[in-house]
Amino acid sequence: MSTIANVSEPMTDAKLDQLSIDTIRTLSIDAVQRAKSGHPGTPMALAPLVYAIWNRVMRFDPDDPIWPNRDRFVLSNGHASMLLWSVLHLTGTKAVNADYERLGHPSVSLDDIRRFRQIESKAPGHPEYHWVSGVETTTGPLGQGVATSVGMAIAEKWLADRYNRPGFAIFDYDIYAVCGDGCLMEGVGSEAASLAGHLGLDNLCWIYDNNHITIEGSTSLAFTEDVATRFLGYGWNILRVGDANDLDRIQQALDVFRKTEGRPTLIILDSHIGYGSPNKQDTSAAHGEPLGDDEVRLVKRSYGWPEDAQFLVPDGVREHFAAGIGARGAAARARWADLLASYRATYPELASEVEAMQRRDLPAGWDRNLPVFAADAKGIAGRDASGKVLNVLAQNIPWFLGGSADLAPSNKTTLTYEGAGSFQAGNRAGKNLHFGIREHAMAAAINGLSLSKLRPFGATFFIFSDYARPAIRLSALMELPTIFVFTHDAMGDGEDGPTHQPVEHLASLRAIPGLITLRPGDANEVVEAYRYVMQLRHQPAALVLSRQPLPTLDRRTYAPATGVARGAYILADSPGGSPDVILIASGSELALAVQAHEELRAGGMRSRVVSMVSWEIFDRQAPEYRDSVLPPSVTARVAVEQASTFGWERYVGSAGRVIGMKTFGASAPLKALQEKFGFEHDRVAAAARDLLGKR
Ligand SMILES: Cc1ncc(C[n+]2csc(CCOP(=O)(O)OP(=O)(O)O)c2C)c(N)n1
Ligand SMILES: [Mg+2]
Repeated sequence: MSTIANVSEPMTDAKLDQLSIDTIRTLSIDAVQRAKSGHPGTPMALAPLVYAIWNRVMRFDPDDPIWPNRDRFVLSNGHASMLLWSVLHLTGTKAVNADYERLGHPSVSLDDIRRFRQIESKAPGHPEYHWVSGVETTTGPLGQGVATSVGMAIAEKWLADRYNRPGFAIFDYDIYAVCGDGCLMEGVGSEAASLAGHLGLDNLCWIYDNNHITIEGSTSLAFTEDVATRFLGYGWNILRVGDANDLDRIQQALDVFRKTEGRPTLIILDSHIGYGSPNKQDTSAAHGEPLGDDEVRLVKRSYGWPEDAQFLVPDGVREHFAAGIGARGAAARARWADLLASYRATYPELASEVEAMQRRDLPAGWDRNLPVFAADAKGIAGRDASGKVLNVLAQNIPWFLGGSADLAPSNKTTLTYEGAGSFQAGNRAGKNLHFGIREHAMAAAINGLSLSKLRPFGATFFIFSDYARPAIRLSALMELPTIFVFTHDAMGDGEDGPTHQPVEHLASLRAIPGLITLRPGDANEVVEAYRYVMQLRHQPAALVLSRQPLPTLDRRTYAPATGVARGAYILADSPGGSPDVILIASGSELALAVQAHEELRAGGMRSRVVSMVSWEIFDRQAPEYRDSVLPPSVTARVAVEQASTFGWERYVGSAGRVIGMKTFGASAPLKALQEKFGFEHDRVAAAARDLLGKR
């Protein structure tokens, strides 16, 4: 227990350590109390851990929280966010903006902490990457942080392999992730731990807050496995610290992690939630509600803290952080800057790659040799066109890489060119990532790669986007340019049946704010979809691609596929424009709409085909453009898409028709399914004639 500020005896380092730890604790307690909401217990318990990592171990420069070779800190138990707000504040971490410019003012001010969980405060309820500088990833959905940390660790290994040269350790950082029982109970945590063990990621350290408490009470209710044995099985190095207040033992364990080679480290830390609270320690009551005024006093008394002081940062605490992480981080960054300067002289091209990546710039010539597909009635599958594009992009962009959750041969995502290689413990240069059948961990991991400024993609069948959805959502919330490649977009894998046929998936992805969903209708639209997606810096994209061949449209007859960049475009029109009916289609149904259009035209009807590749991109076009594609005066509209009809009303209006799915699919050959569910060109044409009253 500490004695408080302004005492006459000189402060020893040990006293300053304790004072700093108790400052983190009391700031957390006071913030939760003031907000009347939040989670005080875990910050009270883990303050020594977070103090040890930040002030004694981490190489992180508060003056430049985006310095590329910094150690990463992930708070996977995001409900304990006050830990992060406290250290970001006490270390004086500076803010940066979305253009990666340093702004000079603090990332988290004391005033932000006073306004914890209030609108506009930089101390929100959970760590938010896009909102607060110094947050390495958004956490809150338990398990996401640890899974994302695995992607960060993959990224560091890949970066070190590509850019380090003898005498030039440009990348040699570590990743620390703090997690609780929840993160280890969640499946995504297990998927990620298994993958990290397989890959031998020795730059990764998870610290498990083993407090035996979750919301419902003791872990004896639902979590009695032997975590150490489980992680041993995964191939991790397991360390145990029996007392969360023992700074030296914590530091020793972190030192052992740093010396461990060939496997990730799990430090099991036995702690007491609500440490120091006479009535709430070791109970779930300390987890997620304010302690109450009386208990706050008792706690502060037990810490030797002035009972009435609030949001107190005693003299010497900020200076103690400045002398610790501040000095260590500044020196490390300065050394690195010198190193990079001489590296630039010797390896100018590699240095400029490192710099371009940090700004999320693409290298010159990134889109050279993108394929152009000749008209072909038989055509090519979306997934095959995608595979060709991915192989070009990966050769043009050194830091473009990715993989599948065991479906690469089906997703056509394998990078097959000479030297692409597979990323493994024994080959850190590989650009093919093998996530195994772990869609959720894959999606979180590629977010981790994006956060590390690489340009990653992850692939699976569209139906299993459900298994990745929480991490897809977070990519959008974090404003990361992560790329999700989903093939087998609808009923194209017919015989596999309704378990494999997406229905509601397009609607559900379109409902995620910020995510761009694209469903290209032929091979050239696939190319243009990638061209658009690659230029995004702050938005994730989901590419939804067909399994079966789609005719490659003759672009001399139809409008060029560059229209994809506007989301939707007029592919075919009635002579001179002014259509009476508009057929709108995406993906595999585009060819149907074109056929229906030709049929209507032959029958003397004035129809238009709009290729609707992406709602999100179209919706952000100027109203004049949108009205030129879908003139408000033309109310006879038919949309056709092999997916839930949900939401299409916005484009067809109340007078229009949607040919889509209202039920699950069925197991049958594609042709039979198309017939059963109405995806045939004459049915599309019939709907149009019907709307025009011309049966
Ligand atoms: C995926 C997910 N499910 C449920 C929750 C709600 N939740 C927040 S904290 C918590 C209990 C977490 O227990 P533990 O990880 O042991 O944290 P501690 O209370 O020990 O800090 C739950 C269920 C969540 N945030 N994320
Ligand atoms: Mg717990």
